[in-house]
Amino acid sequence: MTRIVNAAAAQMGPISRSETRKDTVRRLIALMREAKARGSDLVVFTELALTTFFPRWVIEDEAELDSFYEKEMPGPETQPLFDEAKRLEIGFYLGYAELAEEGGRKRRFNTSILVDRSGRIVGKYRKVHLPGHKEPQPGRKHQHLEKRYFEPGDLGFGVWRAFDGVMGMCICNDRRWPETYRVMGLQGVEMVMLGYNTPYDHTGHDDIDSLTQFHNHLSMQAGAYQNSTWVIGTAKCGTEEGSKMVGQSVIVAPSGEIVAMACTIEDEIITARCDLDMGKRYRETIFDFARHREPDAYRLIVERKGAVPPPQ
Ligand code: ING
Repeated sequence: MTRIVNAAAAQMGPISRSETRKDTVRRLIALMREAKARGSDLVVFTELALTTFFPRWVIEDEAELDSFYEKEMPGPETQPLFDEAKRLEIGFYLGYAELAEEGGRKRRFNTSILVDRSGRIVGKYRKVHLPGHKEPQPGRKHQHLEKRYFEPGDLGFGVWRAFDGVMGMCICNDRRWPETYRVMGLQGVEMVMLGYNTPYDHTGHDDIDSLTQFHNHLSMQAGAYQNSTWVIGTAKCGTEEGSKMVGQSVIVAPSGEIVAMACTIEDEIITARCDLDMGKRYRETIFDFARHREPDAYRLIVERKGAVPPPQ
């Protein structure tokens, strides 16, 4: 029996610093309703979908910094999103800044959750690969201080049975690292969801930054193909508080083909009919891990004696 997930990516345009949770939740509910109206079972929101991308600033005041985080999920301001999802019987991925009290101390993570069609939180992920810096960099128009405002994720790359398949999550910079997809691929993931906030001026090197759009899709298409999985990448985009961020949200098939792509830099829904068994055909042929992967050989290659030292 074919297993189809009608999936949507809910791209968001800029969120201003002054926008309230009420404002952003209202936008998310409007996007969720459009996704449902277009037949979606699942809608993937973006990274830090409830606030502006605040790691672009130095924020010294702790109370102000805390105001960008969620202390509970759902909380009073996000409960309406959960209620509407349950009413519509649609599941969702949501990225947000998490403030947790663990081990007697405050812990801060760049987090995502997966909620099924009954409104139950079935999975949680905390971003592992934090790009940018801990200390402000001189001369930059916008900072990128995720290492200052978040700890590296401590939950690993999990997968969860939901939507009649095996679902995985990651966040933004994670999508650039092959390990992200492979750890989930080795667990049989069939659909990876992720959100991203990707400024065009991240490195400050024009030759690299001019390839921001290319590298965005390259990362997700390669991850999808090399691990026989669907990948849904949802942008926060447009010029947000002066920072220009890439859009082009996509739904990528296990073949590596882009089957849907956003064409604006605003709030926009894209959808696709995702056959979860498409990945199975790649895993039974080209990417049959059991028949074709050589973990022992990899180990020997990595540990070979007299390895050539990396260039200094
Ligand atoms: N943003 C960016 C990302 O990985 C970045 C940072 C931009 C890295 C461009 C490299 C190139 O898409 C987040 N939030 O990780």
